[in-house]
Amino acid sequence: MAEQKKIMRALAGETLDTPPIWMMRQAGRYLPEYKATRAQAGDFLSLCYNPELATEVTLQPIRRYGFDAAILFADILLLPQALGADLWFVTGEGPRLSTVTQQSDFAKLKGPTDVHEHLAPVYQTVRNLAAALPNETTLIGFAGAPWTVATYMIAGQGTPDQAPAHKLRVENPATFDALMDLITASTIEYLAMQIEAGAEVVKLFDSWAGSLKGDAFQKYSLEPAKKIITALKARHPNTPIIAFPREAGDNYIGFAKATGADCVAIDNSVSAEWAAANVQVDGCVQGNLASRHMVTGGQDLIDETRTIVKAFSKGPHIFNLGHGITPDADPKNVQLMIDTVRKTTTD
Ligand code: 1CP
Repeated sequence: MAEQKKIMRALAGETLDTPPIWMMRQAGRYLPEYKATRAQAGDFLSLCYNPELATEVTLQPIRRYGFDAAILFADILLLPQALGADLWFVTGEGPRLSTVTQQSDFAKLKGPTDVHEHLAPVYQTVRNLAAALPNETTLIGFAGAPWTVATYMIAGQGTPDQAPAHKLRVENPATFDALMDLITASTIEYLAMQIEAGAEVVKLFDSWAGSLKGDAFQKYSLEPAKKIITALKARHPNTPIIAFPREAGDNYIGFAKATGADCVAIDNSVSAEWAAANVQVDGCVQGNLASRHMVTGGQDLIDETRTIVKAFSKGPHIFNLGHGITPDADPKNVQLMIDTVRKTTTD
């Protein structure tokens, strides 16, 4: 039998001498080859729905850097679009969607299994990638977590404090809960189909989990994650799942046990030492270098990378950033991070 891939070994709970590494938003605007393919596609959504070009941009960072994992090129907002929301991107600003602020908006949305027809090109990209990737590279599929997806569907765009979603959950809990249940059920269908198409791992991005506190965190971040993970494990027991309740703070503690996740991704608002003592005690963790090091580089990058590798060295760890790489990053700094993790720097 071929030796197991490093990412799969870490996700199974193995402590490796050198952690495997990949990077959130590794296919993106900091890479000239990405910008060229994106220009060829026309706009961002056309790139997401073009299996040939989406496969190409997913492979670009693997060719350039040899990351241990490739993440499907798509977006968390394709699912709301598959549910019937209008979606477009405004250059220089970000996504815009038709809003769900009352029961009559919710009533227009489709059902959980209706999403597959719209998402068929994404499944084709997954199949292409499963066939094209090197043997040692793990293919990660993904979706947004229900709370994070709901924040965009309710506000119709990204918001600094997710206020419109908080307002709906407090003032109209019946509509809010119905929307959360629909996103939860359709996310299960979407991720199950990605797994059937060849994704070896799936990741749930709850990018705005940090704005949920106390009972609201339990109800709208932890519980939906648990429902999705439980349903996926029933259908695909051998597919590991990474959960990313970004900026959860103390709520990172026990999250893997409570939800059944195989790995918890940690943002850089907490230290690696804290996360090792409080989260890695339960199993694999992923993270957590601040993205700004990909802009600033130098000895500071080397020192912080080593601190993180060392802090997590006594348990299963996948090296990553604490959030996505930004368009102003220097591709040379990505190489420096990888070389430092893989101990190939000499100083
Ligand atoms: O101009 C461009 O080329 C578009 C920039 C871009 C890219 C490269 C967007 C718009 N999405 C993506 C791809 C993407 N999005 C991936 C691909 C795989 C990879 O990591 O390489 C993934 C996993 C996502 C996930 C995603 N989209 C999240 C969760 C992760 C996170 O960063 O917190 C979120 C919140 C989105 C929404 C979104 N899509 C794009 C933007 C600019 C945003 C954020 C909008 C906002 O909040 O204002």
